[in-house]
Amino acid sequence: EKLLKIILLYGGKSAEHEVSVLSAFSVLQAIYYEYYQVQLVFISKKGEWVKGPLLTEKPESKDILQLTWKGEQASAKEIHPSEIKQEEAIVFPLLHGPNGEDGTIQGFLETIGMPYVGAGVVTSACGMDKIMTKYILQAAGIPQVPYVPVLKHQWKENPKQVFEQCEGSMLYPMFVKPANMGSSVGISKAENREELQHALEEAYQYDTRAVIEQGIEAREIEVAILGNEDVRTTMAGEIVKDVAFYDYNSKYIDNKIEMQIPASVPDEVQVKAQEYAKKAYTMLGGSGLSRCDFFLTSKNELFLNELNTMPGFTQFSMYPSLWEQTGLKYGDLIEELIQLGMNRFEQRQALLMDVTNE
Ligand code: G1L
Repeated sequence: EKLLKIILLYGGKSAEHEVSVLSAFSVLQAIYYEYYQVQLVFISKKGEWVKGPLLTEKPESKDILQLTWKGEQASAKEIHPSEIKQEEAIVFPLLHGPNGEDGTIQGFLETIGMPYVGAGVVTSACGMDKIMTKYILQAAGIPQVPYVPVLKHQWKENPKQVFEQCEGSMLYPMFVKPANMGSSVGISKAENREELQHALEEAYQYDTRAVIEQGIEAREIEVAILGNEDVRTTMAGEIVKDVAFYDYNSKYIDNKIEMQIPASVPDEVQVKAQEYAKKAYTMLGGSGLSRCDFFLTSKNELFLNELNTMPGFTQFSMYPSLWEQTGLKYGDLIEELIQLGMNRFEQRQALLMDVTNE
């Protein structure tokens, strides 16, 4: 019997390179090798694509993931991205696109005609873009914190107008974020005009588009979403913060943040969060998976913060943990995601998009 090949694509040029490698190792430990073989394809921090070994059983150590084709590793060689194209295979992309522009990897995979796990082009691109997400949530009538989107050239041309627009619609503290970043990089808090100016300058180091958000005193709760047309959600989990604002390392690398599952919130809040999560996912054209993050105030007001199509994915990350607590274990979750990716590919192939289907 022929085994389906999973092409595990990991590493990458983004700030999340290390999280990606950790998640890739976690996935490799849990894949059902009775049904699959796993082809490793590593993207170095410089953006080189390196084809590694074909695994038929779980690897002992993470060392196997640090691929280099210069020297010892005989099984590793540099390839052109298009060389990952093959039949009877599905790509599992555990990474962001180069330069943090998301949806690029998905677009590339569509172009070469490979099925892949996770969200499609539009959802990946919009979900990881803070301004796009806000516009879509606004159209859907889903509550979110007040915000002002500001392009770099608007800011350069007329900073005074930006200050006035922000101060006219929000109160300090405000948070300034680059639009196109999936992590805490380039984000800062502003208590006054001077800090707002510095925060914007900082954000524009990472993107030409930024968003300024109303800072609020709130807890953070998250819901996991899984499915294509038939969408399932989990109970809510809470990110228990010990500090008001934490850096990239403590958030993603050291795993210092504590989770509480289920979150201790009233039932109505839980139900609302699930309803908003599903609606946002559907409006964004979600398929595969997403993690939906909310702010919850002491008055039990919910604000949708982001829809993350590429959540942390080690066995202990929030997304897999939420499913584990809902009765779907990590290996089965991976299995479901592969099936969903295959189903979406077959559905898209059946669409009348190109002349060969006419
Ligand atoms: F393929 C999935 F399942 F859709 C998928 C893709 C990417 C799940 C999780 C992620 N996450 C990431 O790529 C990461 C940037 C958080 C590194 Cl693990």
